[in-house]
Amino acid sequence: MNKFIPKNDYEVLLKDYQRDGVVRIREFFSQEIVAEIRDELKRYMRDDLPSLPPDAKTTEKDGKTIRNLWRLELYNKYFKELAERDEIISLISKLVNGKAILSGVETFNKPALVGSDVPYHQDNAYFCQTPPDMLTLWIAIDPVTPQNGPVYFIKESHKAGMRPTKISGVKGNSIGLAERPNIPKTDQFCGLLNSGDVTIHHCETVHHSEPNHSSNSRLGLLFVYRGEHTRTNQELKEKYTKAVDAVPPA
Ligand SMILES: O=C(O)CCC(=O)C(=O)O
Repeated sequence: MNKFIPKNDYEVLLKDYQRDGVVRIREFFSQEIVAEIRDELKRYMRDDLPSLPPDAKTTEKDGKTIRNLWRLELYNKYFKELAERDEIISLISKLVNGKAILSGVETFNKPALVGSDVPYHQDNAYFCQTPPDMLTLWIAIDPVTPQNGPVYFIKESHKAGMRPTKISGVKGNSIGLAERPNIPKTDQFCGLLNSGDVTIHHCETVHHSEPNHSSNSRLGLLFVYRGEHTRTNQELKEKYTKAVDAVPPA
């Protein structure tokens, strides 16, 4: 982390997060760490990924460009250690109402020209946790602009619980909302970021992202955490299992 977050700011951040279900923090990681992350992702995709099981990735429709990397916390020591740094765990623990446990490290690469959309969804349809004390730290490796497929969040949508879902048909995002929310994009929070900035969103905050038709990549690295007290919700799990069986990620 680049910046020391004073205790006062922690409290403001917590209040904003609880109220809105999404917050943005500028310059969370220094440019040196961003460069290190970028190099390690490149190395991992070139040297390690080809021999890893199919559950390590999802590709775009062309069958070769990487859409997502999954399970980096299992397959890569560097990312597990980065995501488990004390200063990050201590910040996230405040937001998940208990000791933060790393439960996933993944990427949404959103490559130039071919990066596909992510339908409206709530992450807890995938995570299936009760209580929903779980969140995602979304780290911009590339700058996120209006043109390259930013994530749009509906503020306060985490307060109304889980919405009905449907199988989306999208590889890598198999479960989406049954109904598209009737809130214009202009009223949604658009996660425009410089590299090294982050957003943090609650696992029941409704969000989506559009395809990337621009010539600039929009690589995001995601750290997912839950409070150690959360448990699997069987009802959510059954729906998720059906969706993922219908549309496997790999
Ligand atoms: O990065 C994206 O485009 C989507 C991210 C997302 O859906 C998530 O963080 O759950």
